[in-house]
Amino acid sequence: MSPTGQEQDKHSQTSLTLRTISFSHYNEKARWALDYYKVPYIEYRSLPMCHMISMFKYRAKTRPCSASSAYATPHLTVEPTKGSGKDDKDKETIALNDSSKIIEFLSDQYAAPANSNGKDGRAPNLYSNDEASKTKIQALEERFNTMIGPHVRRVVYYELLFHAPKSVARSMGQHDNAGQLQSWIWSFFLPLFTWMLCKAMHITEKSASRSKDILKREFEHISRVLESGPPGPAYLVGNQFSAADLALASLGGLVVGVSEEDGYGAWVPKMDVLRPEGKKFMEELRATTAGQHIVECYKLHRGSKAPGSGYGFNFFGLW
Ligand SMILES: N[C@@H](CCC(=O)N[C@@H](CS)C(=O)NCC(=O)O)C(=O)O
Repeated sequence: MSPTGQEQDKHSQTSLTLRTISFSHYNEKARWALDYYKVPYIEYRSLPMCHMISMFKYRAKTRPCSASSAYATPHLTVEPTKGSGKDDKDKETIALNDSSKIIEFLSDQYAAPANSNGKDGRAPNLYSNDEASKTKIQALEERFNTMIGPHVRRVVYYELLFHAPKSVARSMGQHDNAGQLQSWIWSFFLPLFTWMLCKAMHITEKSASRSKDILKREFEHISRVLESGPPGPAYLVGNQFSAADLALASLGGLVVGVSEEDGYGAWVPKMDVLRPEGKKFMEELRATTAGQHIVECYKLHRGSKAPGSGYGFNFFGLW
């Protein structure tokens, strides 16, 4: 599929910068949407805690949601490129610091128009062109944002920080997940960062066990929704891949063992490094219809980084 002249024009008039905590699943959600619409962007990657330095200049005036701080990622900036048109000065820089807002913005700007039947080479709208479907998609996305995202994060951090060898947590700061200086800081301060992350996200044995129960129930519910649909390839709403499937797959991917090899946009440890209980929990989720749907979405729809994209670094390429 080659982008149309109109699409190329839109791409060349703006420059997009995504600021992320590279291995975070909310960031994977925004990154996937950019890749899906084949919008070129530069990704500036951070590691947890180091992100406060990276995001200081871009911090929000108010917290985007109760589960994140003013320094939350993903953060997308859309800037008009210099000389992109005579009304250059009228164009403002847009800053979005929430994965759902980012997908909605990208869908408004870059999705194929209704009734184009894919002829103009653009990807179909992740929110559908039908209002009733859009409402259903957004309701599911919101449910996954609150019922899957925070619990996956807690369970994954719990397994990696409490039960995996320290070398595993250290390795999350390597493999190009951020610049070299951040990698050193992450490794050196890991015990302090572990304590801070556990405090901030209330990670304890009890809370992790509760999160596991919630995830099991959510996966059962989603499996029932998928199983009750019409025969043929199952999607959550209608018969095509939507923001609901993208949200489920990106937010739930880590807890069913999706890795960079499956298309996840950053390096994450494989399921095999976990203790047997952790691995068994993830394998059970992966075996459900919802788990298999996540794996299928990665296979069929994740694709690779949008052409023309790259990585950005600060501080002499070290940050
Ligand atoms: N509702 C937000 C949640 C984003 C979120 O929780 N981001 C986490 C990464 S997993 C973060 O950056 N946390 C760091 C912080 O809040 O300072 C979204 O969908 O974008």
